[in-house]
Amino acid sequence: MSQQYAQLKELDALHHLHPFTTHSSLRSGGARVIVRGEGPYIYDSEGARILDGMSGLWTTAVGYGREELAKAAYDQMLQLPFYNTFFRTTHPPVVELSRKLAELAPAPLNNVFYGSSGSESNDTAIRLIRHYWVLKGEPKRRIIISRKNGYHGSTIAAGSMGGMSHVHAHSYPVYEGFRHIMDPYWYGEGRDGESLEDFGVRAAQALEDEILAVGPENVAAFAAEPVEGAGGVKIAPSTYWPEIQRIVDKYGILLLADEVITGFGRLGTWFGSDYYGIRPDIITFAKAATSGYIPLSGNLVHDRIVDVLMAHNDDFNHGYTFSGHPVACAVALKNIEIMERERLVERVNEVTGPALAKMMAKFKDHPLVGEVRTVGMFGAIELVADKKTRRRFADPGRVGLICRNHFFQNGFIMRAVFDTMVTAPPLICTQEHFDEAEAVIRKSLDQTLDDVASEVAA
Ligand code: PXG
Repeated sequence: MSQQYAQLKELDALHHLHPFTTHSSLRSGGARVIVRGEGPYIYDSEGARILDGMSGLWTTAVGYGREELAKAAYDQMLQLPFYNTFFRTTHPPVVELSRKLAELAPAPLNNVFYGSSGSESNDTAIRLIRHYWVLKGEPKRRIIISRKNGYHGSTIAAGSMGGMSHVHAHSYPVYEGFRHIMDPYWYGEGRDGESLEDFGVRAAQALEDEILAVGPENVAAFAAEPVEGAGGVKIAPSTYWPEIQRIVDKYGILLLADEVITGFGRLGTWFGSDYYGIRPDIITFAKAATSGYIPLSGNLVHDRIVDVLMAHNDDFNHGYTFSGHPVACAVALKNIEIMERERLVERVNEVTGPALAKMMAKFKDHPLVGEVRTVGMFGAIELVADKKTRRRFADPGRVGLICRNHFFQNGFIMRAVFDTMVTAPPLICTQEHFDEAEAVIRKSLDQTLDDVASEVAA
């Protein structure tokens, strides 16, 4: 490693506080320096080329190094680098993007509110949902029900809506008005002999139980990711979403689909709501909207919510300086143009999704692997100590970390969610990349097995 990068690592440890990181470990070991990206690959300061099986962080759908996106940002910066959208002003990129998103979104979601991160957009959604019920004359409807292990962001409200206890533990206390039900995680929560389908119905009925427990007149919305991402790529059984939609309709509560990960093609549809046939009132999006080249997020909002806003001659007192940032909107437009031109969304259905599923399925019989799950361009491998009984390893997350380090070293990034290895590759991947990933997965699983052989059931 060059002197320059050794120094950079030191300075990083001295001055940079990383997100979701044990800072003492950085001070002792340092961070890996990523210096460049090209297509689905990143390159580190040691010169290693690594296939990015996590799309940055569920984000770089069109891959790295797209000159067109840089050019779109450059041109827009010269034309109009920034202007706000607060006081009855607008600009061409935000209008064009809003029209385009209304065209791509499920039918009645014709209205877009912008932010710069998924967390912000979920905060927007929470405020919008509560404001909607106040305007409707039902101010008691404040409770938002979401799911354990769901992730909706790191601000206090979005973190409270999320169902991660380690996030709640740092919020002193969790913001009020959120309840969490079980997530549709058959491998972990299914009972002995319970079919996937029966489990899906039971997991959805947890919503109805919770609505009845807190009183339907107090419930504002249900919020969930179509596929739970950061919680471990938990894929709902086919019976789950239809039952959720039935319950949401029955009690007249709003449905918030957090599509920060599932939005923009990952399931082979522009939005995961289309994949599952659900009818959300609000969709939040971020990440792949710009493939991460610049921050942009937003809320796609149902006409019936906007109609209520329109019927009241008053402000919705909410917004961000960078709501509808012109450069971010210009990049998003170009990113969508690339996705359409290269048919990246359709290809998830036709080519890339099936190729990922086929490759991942080859690891079902590995001695460490309890379950392999895939849908669209999502994949997960559960590492267990005993395949037959689904017994986990002691000290959750320890073996996942060992495995993740092998993956990194061998040149394919998968993220460890405790002891579940997850992948969400860029949508541009081809068979050649899946072959490369397969070789790394095999090698890394075998190395991990060697490391923990004494703990694994014969
Ligand atoms: N909703 C979902 C579904 C997400 O996955 C957010 C909201 C928040 O977005 P911002 O842009 O505020 O980070 C996310 C973010 C991980 C990981 O380790 C996942 C996310 C963020 C950081 C880490 O898997 N997802």
